[in-house]
Amino acid sequence: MRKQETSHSSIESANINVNLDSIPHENMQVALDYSQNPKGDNLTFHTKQSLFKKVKKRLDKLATLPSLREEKNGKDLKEVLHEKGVQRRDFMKWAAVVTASIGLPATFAPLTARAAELADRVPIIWLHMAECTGCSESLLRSEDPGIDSIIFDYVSMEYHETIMAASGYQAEKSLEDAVKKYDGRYVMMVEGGIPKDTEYFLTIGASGRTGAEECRHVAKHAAAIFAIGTCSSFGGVQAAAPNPTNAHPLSDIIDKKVINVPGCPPNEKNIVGTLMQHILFGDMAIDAFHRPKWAYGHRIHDLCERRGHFDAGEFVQHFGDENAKNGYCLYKVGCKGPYTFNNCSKLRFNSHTNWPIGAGHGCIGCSEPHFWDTMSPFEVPLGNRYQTAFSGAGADHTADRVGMVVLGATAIGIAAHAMLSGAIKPK
Ligand code: FSX
Ligand code: SF4
Ligand code: F3S
Repeated sequence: MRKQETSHSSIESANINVNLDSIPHENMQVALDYSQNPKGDNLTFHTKQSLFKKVKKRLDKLATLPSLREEKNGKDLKEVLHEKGVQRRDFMKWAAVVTASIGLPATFAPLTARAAELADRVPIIWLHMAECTGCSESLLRSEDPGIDSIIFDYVSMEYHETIMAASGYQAEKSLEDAVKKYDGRYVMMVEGGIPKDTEYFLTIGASGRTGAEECRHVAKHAAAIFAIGTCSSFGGVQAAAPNPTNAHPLSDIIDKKVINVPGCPPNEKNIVGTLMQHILFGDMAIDAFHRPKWAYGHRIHDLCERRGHFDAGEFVQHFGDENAKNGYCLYKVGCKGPYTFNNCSKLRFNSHTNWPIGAGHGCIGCSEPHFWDTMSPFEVPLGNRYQTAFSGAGADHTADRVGMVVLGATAIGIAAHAMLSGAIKPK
């Protein structure tokens, strides 16, 4: 009985009885198709009304599934938030922010709130490959957990080696049980790079299955697959030259679609937001590197709080100089913001406290493919080495609509600008 009561209150509390007539009929461009090509073709066009109805129907269907937390005598999201001292108002504010971040009109916020409440219907299997566990840590170890962390705690994590009690054969059995029980329904999240061909470099668990074997097996039965962090998305530090274990991204190991959520580590909001997109739509718009466009659609440089100083030719020349104290642009001490696509300046880290550039170090390009090799040395400007670093085809493709020529010119422009302004303002 408790199950029905709670499900009902969840639906009520999300209050999605929005008057459809209040939603404009105009078309909105919503790219929900994994298969869309990098140029943004094959977009699915919906009116806002039809999209709202479609999502509502999807959530109604999800609501009929049993709450996996309640099966384990857990609490519903309302209770969990209440326990953590989060007011309903703050939760709805969070839903409004996520709704705006993923590019939906404000009228969709109640749907986002409801999607969060129904997140406990979506089983998640999280696999660890070769990595530092920073991605998990960024979500789980927050001293003052934000709503994203709370929601991540609330989802039905059916398998996650860092937080589960089981080990050895018992752990392998729980993975197998979860794969069978939620066949075709779970979201597979993978953290870490994976040795390819040289699979023996990474064996996991009591029976010594290789990481690649485990990924292939779990992927076969997954409803959606997310590569969490730059290691799983692009190989990461393991794949940096000389890549002794022949580490590869998840997408090179399995033959199903992978959504990449890079960053070393990725922002918790990008992980939770991508999950929300999946729950709302079952699909999402991605860029050429399979990153969700809502999170990785803009350059760090374009959203940076120090951009005014870049434009004014005001640069930090050395760490600790007067210009550093004045918060000037970090380009000359190696900032790779002009070549990096992420939303860190907007979302920030540690409960929105700060982000790398805010703290006084340049962006090292941690959400870009092969950034350990292409963006280093990290405290030296990339300048016109851009073309060689990306072999003429790289970060420009991620912006989809920013052509190679334009970005190539930007890189050269940046170098020229930096030199010129350095001459004008040596200190
Ligand atoms: Fe670490 Fe995750 Fe970097 Fe990699 O994050 S933070 S090395 S992206 O796989 O644990
Ligand atoms: Fe910001 Fe870096 Fe661009 Fe300077 S170069 S404006 S610090 S992103
Ligand atoms: Fe990474 Fe640069 Fe953001 S280093 S965390 S993408 S500012």
